[in-house]
Amino acid sequence: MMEKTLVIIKPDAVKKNLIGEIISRFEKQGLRIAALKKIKMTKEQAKGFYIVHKERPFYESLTDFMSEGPVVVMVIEGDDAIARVRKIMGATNPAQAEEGTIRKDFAENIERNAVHGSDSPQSAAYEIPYFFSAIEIL
Ligand code: IDP
Repeated sequence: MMEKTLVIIKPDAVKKNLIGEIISRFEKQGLRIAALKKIKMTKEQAKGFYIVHKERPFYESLTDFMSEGPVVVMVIEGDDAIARVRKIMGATNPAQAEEGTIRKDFAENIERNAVHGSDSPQSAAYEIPYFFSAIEIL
């Protein structure tokens, strides 16, 4: 099934000049970049993006991290894109991520873990319009 998913290259990875490396891992697997921009979220914007985690103990720290510097936000499209992107990213905790995944190779720890990818069609339906209007998605 053709799907769209929201991917973020997080501040830790942007700071380390990994934008091109990370995008190429998705493109090499045949996924297509449908929209892309570099932004810096405010703390409030990061809190809104991660609102589903508002009761979690790491919510404050996570939203500080996500607003500490620029990020690259993208819409990635492809057959089964949501699951494929998450497989290419690897497990949330890099200590548990498989060899060859983005998080295994580049994440610093469970929080500063280089990338975000929507975890379901419902999440993608909230996350894509959080950053992109319809005319920006090609
Ligand atoms: P996911 O990004 O792999 O879908 P989620 O459980 O949805 O993982 O968590 C969202 C983000 O919150 C993670 O990518 C990571 O940056 C951060 N996070 C998750 N669990 C922890 C934790 O136990 N401590 C600190 N940060 C965490």
